[in-house]
Amino acid sequence: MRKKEHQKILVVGLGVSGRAVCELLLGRGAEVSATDLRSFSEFGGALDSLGKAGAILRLGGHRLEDFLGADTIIVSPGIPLDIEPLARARSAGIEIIGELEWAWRQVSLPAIAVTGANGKTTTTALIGEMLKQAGKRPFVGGNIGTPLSRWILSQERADFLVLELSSFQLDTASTFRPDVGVLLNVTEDHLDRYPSFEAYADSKLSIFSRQSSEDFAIINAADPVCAGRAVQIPGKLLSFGASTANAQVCGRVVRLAVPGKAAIEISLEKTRLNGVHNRENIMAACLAALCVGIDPQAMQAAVDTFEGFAHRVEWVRNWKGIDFYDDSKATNVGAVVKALEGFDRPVLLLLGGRDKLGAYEPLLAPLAARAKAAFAFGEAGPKIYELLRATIPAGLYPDLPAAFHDAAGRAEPGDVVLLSPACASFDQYQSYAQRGDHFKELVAGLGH
Ligand code: UMA
Repeated sequence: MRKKEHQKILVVGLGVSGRAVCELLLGRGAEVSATDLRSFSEFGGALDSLGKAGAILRLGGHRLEDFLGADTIIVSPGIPLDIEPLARARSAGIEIIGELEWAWRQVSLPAIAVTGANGKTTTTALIGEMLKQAGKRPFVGGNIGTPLSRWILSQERADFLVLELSSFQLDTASTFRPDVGVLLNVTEDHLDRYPSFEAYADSKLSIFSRQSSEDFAIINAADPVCAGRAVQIPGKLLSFGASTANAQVCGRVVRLAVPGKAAIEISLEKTRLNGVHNRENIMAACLAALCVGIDPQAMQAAVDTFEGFAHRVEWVRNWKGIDFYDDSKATNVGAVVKALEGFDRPVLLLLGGRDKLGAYEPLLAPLAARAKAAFAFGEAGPKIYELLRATIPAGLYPDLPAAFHDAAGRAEPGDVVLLSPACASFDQYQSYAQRGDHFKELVAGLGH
């Protein structure tokens, strides 16, 4: 067997994850090949330095011989694991791991990892803020935007890893084991990549699978999948959300009761994180911080000052008594349900985009309870429109601007116009952020 430093490594996918892995490996003198479906010119110069540093670039498609000739294959999160060359490499016994797993093997720091269908980014960032308020130096990254490999490259110091993890990153992890794992919720998402909801749930639950009895596992007791699978979790189980849980919201206060630790109350009076979903995120973050010994004052300071993120039930403007909210990040049905639950006023809902093949039926009850009308657009528009029109007034539009103008025209003072699409953006936009920015431009264009 070849010595580790002489291994032939193939990196699959040259987005932010793959490029960071390549740079790290090249810096260590490894023999690195990298492949991507995109051609060199499609990267617009982003690969120039990798080429110069000696990476063997195989672009414009994947070649089987590159996969079969590797000792280890490192895949980016967005690469489907069932593509032909990966399946053949797997059959040939070649190790296939993800960027997160590979980076994890290079570091030795305590880790808090957060996953779930929705709320990951807010919870991860809030935990990071709590640690910073307590004087710690966390690296906050992963699916939130900066891959762990990029942080290793930066050589910045940290005393904690606080990682947002997607199911894709968990699927390609074989040794990753967080000291504190958080599972926020499991509702349908990414069913274009998983054979079933159970397979997606298995992926999410795998955040806990290598934990020991010394590690902490934090789950949402009000989520049926989390609660139903709790018995399989090997770590010390803490929960939030239900009346018997370790964290609960009582009025405007979060109460934490963890065995062996003093009871704590965190006030919600000053927080800008509104809505049911954010109360769950705050409870989860407080429990995670408590597990690693963060004091209540630091938790409170973070809860009071954390501003949240763009495109997540973000208030945009009041126009003629109508409030406009951008929730473009809601790319699955579960996120839309949570967003709707946060409003006690009539909602005009804009939704649609690229279908992720989940069921839209869970929208029916919250829509019947809270929504005035639905405005369906984009590729998934016809499918959504056909389902919703029997329950509430609904319209079908080719794109977001057409849906938006009809909704703004029909809304009355006191109403909410909410973009919460339940779909990916890629049919008409580069990203959910671009879609949300477009919504904000449309709102700004309404004039005075
Ligand atoms: N590609 C191939 N072969 C394929 C498919 C794709 O070569 O069969 C190539 C594409 O041409 C592209 C590259 O792979 O050049 C993209 O790889 P990637 O999708 O893994 O993208 P990265 O830029 O590395 O971003 C990834 C995460 N992307 C996905 O999981 C899809 C980012 O999460 C994450 O922020 C980043 O790593 C850093 O960790 C984004 C995301 O949408 C935000 N995540 C999903 C979500 O939150 O729902 C899971």
